[in-house]
Parts: sequence; C-alpha cells; structure tokens
Amino acid sequence: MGFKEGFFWGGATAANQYEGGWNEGGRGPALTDFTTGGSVKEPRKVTWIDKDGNAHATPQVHFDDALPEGGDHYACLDGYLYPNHEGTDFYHHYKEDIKLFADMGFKMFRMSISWSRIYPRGDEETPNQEGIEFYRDVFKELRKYNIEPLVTIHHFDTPIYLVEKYGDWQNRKYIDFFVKYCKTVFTEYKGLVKYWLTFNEINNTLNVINMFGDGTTDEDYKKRLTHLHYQFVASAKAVKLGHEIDSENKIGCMLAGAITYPHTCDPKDILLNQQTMEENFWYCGDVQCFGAYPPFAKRIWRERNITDLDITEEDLKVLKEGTVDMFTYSYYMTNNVTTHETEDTVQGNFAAGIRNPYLTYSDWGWALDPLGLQYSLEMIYDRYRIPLMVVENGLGAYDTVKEDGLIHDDYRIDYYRPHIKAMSAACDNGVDLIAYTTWGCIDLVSAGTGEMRKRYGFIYVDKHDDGTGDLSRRPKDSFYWYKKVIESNGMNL
Ligand code: BGP
Repeated sequence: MGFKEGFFWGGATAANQYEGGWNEGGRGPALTDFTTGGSVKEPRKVTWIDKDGNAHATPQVHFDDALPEGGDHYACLDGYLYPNHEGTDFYHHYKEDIKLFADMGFKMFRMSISWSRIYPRGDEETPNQEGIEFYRDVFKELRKYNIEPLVTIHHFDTPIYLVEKYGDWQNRKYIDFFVKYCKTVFTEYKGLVKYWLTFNEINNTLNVINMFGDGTTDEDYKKRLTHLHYQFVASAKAVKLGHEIDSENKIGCMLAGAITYPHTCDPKDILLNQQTMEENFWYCGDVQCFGAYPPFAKRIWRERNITDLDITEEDLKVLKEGTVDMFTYSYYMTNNVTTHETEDTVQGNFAAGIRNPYLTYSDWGWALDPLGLQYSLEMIYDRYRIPLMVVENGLGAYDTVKEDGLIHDDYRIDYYRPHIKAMSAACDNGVDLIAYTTWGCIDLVSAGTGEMRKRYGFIYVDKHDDGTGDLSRRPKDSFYWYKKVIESNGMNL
C-alpha cells in the first residue's frame, strides 16, 4: 500500500524566483522582475530600469527609495527591480543543481520556462534561439539522470512589454500570444518534455494576489474574471495543441490549494465554506477538468452584478476540447471561514484570517495542517477522477548555518513527515496520486515576500537579503532525509 511503483518524487521551482540571468541570453524583462506578488514594502536591491522597461547597462542602486505609491504591478513599472530577477541563479548553476537533485534521487523536477526568454517581447514573430537552446540543454541534463521534467509554461511572469502595451491579461490578444509561445515550446521540446502545466496557481487571480485594486468593487472583480477567462481559453487551446503536436504529452492545470474549513458547525458557516470553495477553487478546477463553467458560476456572476463577461460561443467550444489530463495543485495550509464575529485571527503573507485552534502556525503565519492535505486529495479525486499531482508543498523557515558548516533543519523534516503520511493515506483510500514535487527544493526567492530568509530548500544557497552571498550550494540535513524517503518509495520516514 502507499505510493505506487514509479511514483514521481521530486522538487519544484519557478524561473521567476530561481532562474536569474534576467538580462542575459537575449531574455526580455518580465512582470515578475518588477514585483514579488505584492507584499514587499522595501525593495532591497534596485537596478535602474527606465519607463520603457529597458535595463540600463550600469545599474544605479537606490537603496533608500521606497516602493512607489500603491505598490501594485503598474506602479512598479516606474523603475524598480525586485529580488526575483536574480533568483538563485539556476541560469549559471543548472548542471551543479541537477546533479544535486539526482544525488537526492529525484524522479521528477518541476521548473518553469520564462516566457520572455523565448519571446523577449511576447508578440514578435520569431523566438529567441538562445533562450530555446538554454532550456534544451537543461532538459537534456535532466534526462541524463532519468529525471522527468515537469514544466510550467506560465508561472506569474508575463513579458513586461506585453503588460505595458496590452495591459495585463485584460486583452483577448493574449490568447494568441500565449498559444504561439506554447506551440514553440511543445515543438522544440518534443521528446524531451512530456509533462506540462499551463498556468501556475490560476485561481490566485481570484483569491490571493492583489492584481486589480483591492478587488472589492464589482468592476475589479469583473476584471479578474475576464483575466481568468482569457487564461482558461488560452490554456484549453494549449492543451489541444499540445496533444496534436505529441500525443504522448500529459498536460495539467495547476491551482493554489485554497482549501477552507467552516469555523463552526453553524449551517451558515457550512454553506459559506461551500460557496467559498466554489469561488476560490472549484470554479477554476471545473472549467479546466470538465470543460465548461459550473452551474454555480452564474450565482458568482449574479452576486457581483456581472452580466456581460466576454465569453463567446467559440470560447465555450474551445473549453470543451481542451480538458486537462491531470489535476495538480500547491498545498501549504488551510484557512477557516465563518459568518460569526471572531477576534482570534492570524496574520501571515497570503494568509490573514481566522486562527484554527487545532493547528499550529509557521513563522510566516501559515497553518500547518497535514491532514488537510489528505482531505483535499480525497475531495479533489472524488470530483475529477483523473491523476493528481501535489506540485508544491513545503515549509518556509529561517535556516542558519551552524559552526560545523551544516544546516540542521529538523523542523523541515518534521513538517514533511506527516504530509507524506497524509498522502500515503490518501493513496490507500484510492486516490490516484502520481507525483509529489516539494516547493523550493533548493533555496530561492519567496514569491510572497521577495525574501531570501524565507527558505524552503533541501539545498542551501548562500544568498542573503542584503545582497551578500557567493551563491554556493550545500545540502541541509533534510537533503539526506529526503533521499532516504525517495529510496524507500515513501516508507522510510
Ligand atoms: C506559491 C507559488 C510559488 C511559491 C509558493 C510559496 O503561491 O506558486 O511560486 O513561491 O507559493 O510562497 P512564498 O514564496 O510566498 O513563501
């Protein structure tokens, strides 16, 4: 019992937080070079970018400048670069890093392609060959060690040129730009990559990232739904095209595990929780797995007075033809919802809410809830009955290098152990779980905070928030522990 033979154990990263080489190899600047997801108040290292989004050869450092007023994506275009743009330099370390992943016994490695490395502006006719060759080398290197790449095509990093020229996914033209990009990568990497994810945490548009103002007005909400709809159509077209280009391709959706519980057994809370899950989670899952908007979508639109979303008959046909092969999600925590007044709240990045008295919390205010992972796996599988992957899970923690030069991260091992047990229990209960890629298997920049000190890795990277560090890599204690877990197919915890 437990994990099936051939289970894909591995780790996950994203170009926008890991890759670096942001202005090398013909890459264009991306949205995520300018923002970390909304919560950084003080950019630490700032390189000058002019208003057209062009990087200047000699960076000017503005340590004392505050974040432009408002701090949203658009304000960031005024000339600030965020720590993501450097990541932890996979670009120059990929051979070394992949060797370390192989030493741990990885069967799968999740990474993303930076769109602006393939199409620097996003709307040009021909791709950037140097960018194409970079990823080809990476995929070959993975294959050398029999590590299966799992590739996210879009992980928050839309080319900045598109954002400036067309607005951020508020324009139908994005569908064609994205599909062209997908066609290029499906064609170029045919035979090298089989597992693909279209949009990372697609439901974040609705439930987490502060992309369109504060989201409280109906108008803001409509923008989010429009953005999502264009991504649904782009994703469905990509799925269809990916199957046509290579019938071996397996293409999945990827959602943030926005799993909630009713805070009390008051039926009003039960109903509130059901509707919250519908809005924050099932709305995106249903469209991508069933190929049609769910019945409750009409309630969501009605409640926000939205009567004229730009959804055409042709779009509905496209959604039907582009259902995904697998359902994948990130799982970090659960949150509670209630209709009652409560003062017992918890603050964290991406996670302000009601404190669950049965759970403990991470240093960043995220509820530690391994059983919620089992619960969500069983609930999702029950609904969709297609293979599942947990493609992000992990503990963001402060790590210190001890005098012996080692990182004794037993707290991380203590985090993983019950989560892996929970997945095993879900498998025993019939869930077809095929992969587990832990988040930030090597230290990288936090999406929510832009910090280096929020570390997730089994591998420590010498890089710090003040800009110091030589980027050297070294295994933490959890590295050796995870190696044993993989060797024993999840039995030796
Ligand atoms: C998810 C993102 C990742 C990752 C993770 C952890 O939302 O897909 O990119 O960063 O969250 O979040 P954070 O970096 O804020 O700790």
